[in-house]
Amino acid sequence: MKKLGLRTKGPETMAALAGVVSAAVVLAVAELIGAFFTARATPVFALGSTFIDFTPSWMKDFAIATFGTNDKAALFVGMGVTIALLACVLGIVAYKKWALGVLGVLFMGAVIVAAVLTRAGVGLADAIPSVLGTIAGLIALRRLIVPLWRLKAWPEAPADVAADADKQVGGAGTSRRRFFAAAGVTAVAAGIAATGGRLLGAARNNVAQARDALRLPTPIKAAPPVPAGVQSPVAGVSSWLTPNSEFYRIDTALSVPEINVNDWSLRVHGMVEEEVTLTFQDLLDADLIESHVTLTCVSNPVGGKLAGNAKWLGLPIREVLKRARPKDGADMVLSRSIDGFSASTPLEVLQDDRDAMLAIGMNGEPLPVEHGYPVRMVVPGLYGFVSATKWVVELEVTRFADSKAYWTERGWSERGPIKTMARVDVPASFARLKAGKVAVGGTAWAQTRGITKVEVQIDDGDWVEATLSDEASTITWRQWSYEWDATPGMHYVKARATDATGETQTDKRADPVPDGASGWPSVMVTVE
Ligand SMILES: Nc1nc2c(c(=O)[nH]1)N[C@H]1C(S)=C(S)[C@@H](COP(=O)(O)O)O[C@H]1N2
Ligand SMILES: [Mo]
Repeated sequence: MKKLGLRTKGPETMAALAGVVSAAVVLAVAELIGAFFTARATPVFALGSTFIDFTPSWMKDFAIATFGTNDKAALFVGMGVTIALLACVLGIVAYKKWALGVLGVLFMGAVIVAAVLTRAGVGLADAIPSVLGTIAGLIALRRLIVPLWRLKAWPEAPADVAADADKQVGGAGTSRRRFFAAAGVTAVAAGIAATGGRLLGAARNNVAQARDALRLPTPIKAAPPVPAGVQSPVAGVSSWLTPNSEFYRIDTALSVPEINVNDWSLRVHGMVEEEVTLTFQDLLDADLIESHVTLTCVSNPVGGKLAGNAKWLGLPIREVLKRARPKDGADMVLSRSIDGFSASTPLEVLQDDRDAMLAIGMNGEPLPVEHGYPVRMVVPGLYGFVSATKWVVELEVTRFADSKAYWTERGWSERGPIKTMARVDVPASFARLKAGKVAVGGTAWAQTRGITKVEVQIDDGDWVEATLSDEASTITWRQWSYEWDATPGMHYVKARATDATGETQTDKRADPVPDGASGWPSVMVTVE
């Protein structure tokens, strides 16, 4: 550092470092102890989740548009930087005025505890990791700041330290060395504690193993056979059936809820004649059906990838509602997840023949943990934010006038029928192509209505009908292809879909907020 001509070892800089190391101690100790508590109760996840809950919808929109499904990684980086900056400030404050520093640390501890305790599904005891972490952080801070006071007899240093400083032999050099040794040892210890906490947490949770061991029952009604020609012949168009590993993931969960099937139950209550509670075994024993359904996220921008098509295995929600018998006047079911997400779905949509289901299987496997294991909702025709509750544990039969869902409270619509949408997968945006025959292809969706036409437009030319691939059903997407005779130059390839009601996708551009993006997808390419 000296070579660079930087004076980085002044007491203030060292105090800032002490703050950062102490903050690491807070988080690491809480992580280690937190391994024995609810997964969502560690400070990092609680703070992050609380932040997400308070995120205004424009910011959620921005995060998804900018970082896509990396939005969570971006959040962690942002949180890390914020915490480090705060810790620097607190370190310097503690050095200059210890009591004030302590107050600051206690305040931060209180914020963390508040974030933990306001998570869904946590109890008072879940505050213990954060409380112990804060105490450990304070001890670390004290141990690091004392050598700094000894560097020079700081006038505000506590009397015992000042007196001690006078007696010091070896002087500033020893204190500085002591400080860096202590900081290094503490940082390494924090790293070990945090890693140990993560490993312990993973070892204690056997949900992944339980999922692997789970045998899915055979449905009484198999999915209707898929016609041979559902896949667009154009290479590079997304696979008609989306593999689980490639299925988009969108949720507010920073740490995925880990639910043991033996602990899972679904409570159906509210405006019903009879409260019903279902266990996982009840589901395994029930008459399950299988069906291909394309899920779509309301946050998907025009041309975006937040849609996927899978074969779901589950119990029609209709059957559960039949047992509960909704009362007159009810028009909505508010489904809740174990982690506090909720979705408002029109009651009649869950009762009609579109086979909305409580799904336990996805493409022949138990639901992947991040897609809602052990049970989620799958409702054809509605965006996920008003229907596709993962880790679902509660169905409250109610009225739109009486209850609001998670995203509705944050500025999104209370209902979310999926808008008709075409997507151009090939060619890719900014592709450089050779003049002549160019294969164009993509997918289109209008769940529950079905796609009857896709048209392609080059620049401002005429709209020309594309060739539709086979339709599996009206609740799955439908692929298309088109052969374009490309001439040299820069071109725009646009597409639009028409659904079975005869309505053509609007060219009116709308943002995802509040009820889904609209407009024609457009891909710019250069032909050589
Ligand atoms: N528990 C829970 N379920 C949820 C969400 C959530 O944040 N939490 N997000 C919903 C949204 S917005 C969508 S688009 C779908 C996405 O489902 P997927 O991640 O399996 O693709 O899940 C829905 N179910
Ligand atoms: Mo979504």
